[in-house]
Amino acid sequence: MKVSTPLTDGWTVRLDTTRHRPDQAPDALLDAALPAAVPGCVHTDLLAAGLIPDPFLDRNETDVAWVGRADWSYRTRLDAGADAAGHERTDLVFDGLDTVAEIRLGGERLGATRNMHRSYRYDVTGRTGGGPGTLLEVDFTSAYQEAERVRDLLGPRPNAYSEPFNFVRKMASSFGWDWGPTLVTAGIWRSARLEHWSVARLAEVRPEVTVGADGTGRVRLRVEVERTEGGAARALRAVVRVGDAEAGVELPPGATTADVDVEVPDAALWWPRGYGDQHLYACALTLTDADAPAEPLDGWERRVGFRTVELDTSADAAGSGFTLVVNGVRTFVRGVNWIPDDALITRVDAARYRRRLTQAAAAGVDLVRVWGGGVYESEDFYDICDELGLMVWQDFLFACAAYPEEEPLRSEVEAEARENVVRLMPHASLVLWNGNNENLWGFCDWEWEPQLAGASWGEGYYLDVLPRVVAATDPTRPYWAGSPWSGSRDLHPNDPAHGTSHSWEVWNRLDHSAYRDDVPRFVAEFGWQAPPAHATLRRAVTDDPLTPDSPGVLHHQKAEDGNGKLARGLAPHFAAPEDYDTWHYLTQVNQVRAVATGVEHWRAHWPHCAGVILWQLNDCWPVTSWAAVDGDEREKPLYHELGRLYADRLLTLRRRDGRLVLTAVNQSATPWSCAASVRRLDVHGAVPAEQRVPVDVPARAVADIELPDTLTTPDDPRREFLVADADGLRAVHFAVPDRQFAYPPAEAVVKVTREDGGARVTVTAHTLLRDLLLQADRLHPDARADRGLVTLLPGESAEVAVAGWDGEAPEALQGALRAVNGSGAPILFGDASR
Ligand code: BMA
Repeated sequence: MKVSTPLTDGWTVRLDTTRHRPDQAPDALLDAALPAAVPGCVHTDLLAAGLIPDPFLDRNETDVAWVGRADWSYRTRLDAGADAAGHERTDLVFDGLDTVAEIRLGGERLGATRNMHRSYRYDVTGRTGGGPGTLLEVDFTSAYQEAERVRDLLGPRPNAYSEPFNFVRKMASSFGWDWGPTLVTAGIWRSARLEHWSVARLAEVRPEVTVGADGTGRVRLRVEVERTEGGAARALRAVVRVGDAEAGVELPPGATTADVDVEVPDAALWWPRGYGDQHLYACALTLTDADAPAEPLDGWERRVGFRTVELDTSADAAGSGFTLVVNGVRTFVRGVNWIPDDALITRVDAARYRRRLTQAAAAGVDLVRVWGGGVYESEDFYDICDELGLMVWQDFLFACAAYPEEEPLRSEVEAEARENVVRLMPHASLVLWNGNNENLWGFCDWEWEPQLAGASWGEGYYLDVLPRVVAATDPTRPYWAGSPWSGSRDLHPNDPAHGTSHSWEVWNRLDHSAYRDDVPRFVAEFGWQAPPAHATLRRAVTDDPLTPDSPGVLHHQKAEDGNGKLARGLAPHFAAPEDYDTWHYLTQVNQVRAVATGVEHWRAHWPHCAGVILWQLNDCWPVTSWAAVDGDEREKPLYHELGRLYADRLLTLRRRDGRLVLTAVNQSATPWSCAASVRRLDVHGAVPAEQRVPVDVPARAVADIELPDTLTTPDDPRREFLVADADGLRAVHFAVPDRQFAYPPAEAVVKVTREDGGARVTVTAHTLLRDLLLQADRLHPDARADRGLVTLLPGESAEVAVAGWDGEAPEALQGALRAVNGSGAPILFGDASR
């Protein structure tokens, strides 16, 4: 049997000053080698050795910029003689090298690499054993060096950013983004090992999983083997088990490929969450010598799920849609965009993926889009998505720039694409391959065409290379050329009537009410910024005083004119905030309002619009951004709002053809029938008009319910608002912006009850409290609240469970509770006896 020896131990890393010596490098680095983590990266090694400050704090990012411009040498000694004994072959395998490396064993050059997104295998038979240990060296050149070399060779290309990430196959956001720091890493970022084997090994296994009309699940395993010289003449046998079903095939001497078909009658289906269970089947392949079936040579095991997935982009009267159809069910996608969860990506382990993806699932998310400026994530990510029923839309790794199509990039792109398609295709959760992020759009709208003057820019990848790779390698999955993309060169890529759209005008230039101005067929990106939780910002920035534009806070805002856009977004709704705390609260509220406006509007237009993907679920460091979960893993109010917006059933009051209607969205498989109570209320709780209206919505449908004028026409829009309640769901509608509404000063009674592991806070409203928020992190940095914004009518109560706060010093609540009444002024705590 093949034996693997992990190469995790004994590594050191040294600053290589052969080419240049960075002035800022500490002297301690000049002669010394540091212990190095494998997998890992230079930045985390330097942090562990105390040789650089934490780049996530204050403006340290700038002070450590030299690390990304330096060259680094990794070394270890191999002593693999014992494991190699009795085997014909030994391979040295790297699952990932970041990025530009030369590898030497015993002083002899094995090869060079320049692609973070590929793995590398070298035949090192007979060169690893014996003596005191053979020296293995991996020398990294700065990725800048390589990118700039290729840029000089091929000529410049337009890029939304000023960094050369489009000239090297490395995680683009390493070079900084409008939510991320510039930390250009280097290192052995995925596992390294020696593999000892004889006769033959499995070189590639590709499961094509389908379901027949009769419910029979089929797995066709396309197998490729590599043989040793001695193994060439042997007959081999490949046996596959899927659940209880088994099939085998013989590979005659010399043959290196085979297909094995396994059928599973009445296969239990894999469904996206919310549609059914996530049945997964163990799928195991064993390779043996045909004459020695009891002694495996190599094995492969994954979990597969039976499900069908189609992308319906057929033309209709309105244009052409973009609907994911899973197991025959047409879906409205409730998605989030995913970026690397840490700028130092090797710190993201399985536990962290599970926390983040579990957060997404708990918020009602059913699809995660892995964005093209990041990485093809590790197996753990997709395994967890399989288990949680989170569909995955995987971008190929191109974002926001023109990418040359010549060598030395072209063959890297092709090899990288094929390798990652093979690696990820076993996963049931993976439903779509997407060519790139915003590059087809950039060519049309960002003035690339004149700058390019005929130079290649990546179109050939998206319209030719990548679709060919997917069709040949993973023929059961749909491919879409880009996001946004309208399906044809003849249409504008971001045409809302066709395919996918990105809605960025609204955040960049307009009020969030403008989301209602069009109805794209599928909104693959849209979002609104807000600062992270206060405790997150306070941990990262020591500015005193901390203000919205103090130097550290501004450093942790990477978007062009980000704070200006936050302020412009607030202006139509609220008086300009006078202090940091009010700014912090109101900008978080406005993020919720913006996203809610978009999602409620687009969901109301199902099936014309078949999905939304929020920009963005997560952050990669502490920063003001579009994220729902911040860089310290704290949930912003938007996170909690997603739970309401992405639930199967959603209630909203909205204008349709100039009239206010109650819209009931029902994405569940069963009809929704109930009565809604709709009330016109005044600020003091009086009810000038009230009516019960029937709600009857078929399964996976939307109903608009007309409302009488008595309800929709306020006597005084500054003092009245509309509330609809049905089945525990609530929609509220204010006819005027907050700044014009005559809110009473917020007054409430607050009660704290201690309970296991935390406290329960009960807020009883004496007045209308709009968008009440308990910021748990202001009670204790480890505290977490189980809900976000809630609007209370006079007399109503809300309970907030706060984990990680023992209820000590309840007066702290005064600084942790706010409502929008009085433009976010603190709440008056009333007398419980009143
Ligand atoms: C789109 C994304 C990202 C970016 C986001 C916010 O362009 O694809 O590149 O971070 O908008 O500006």
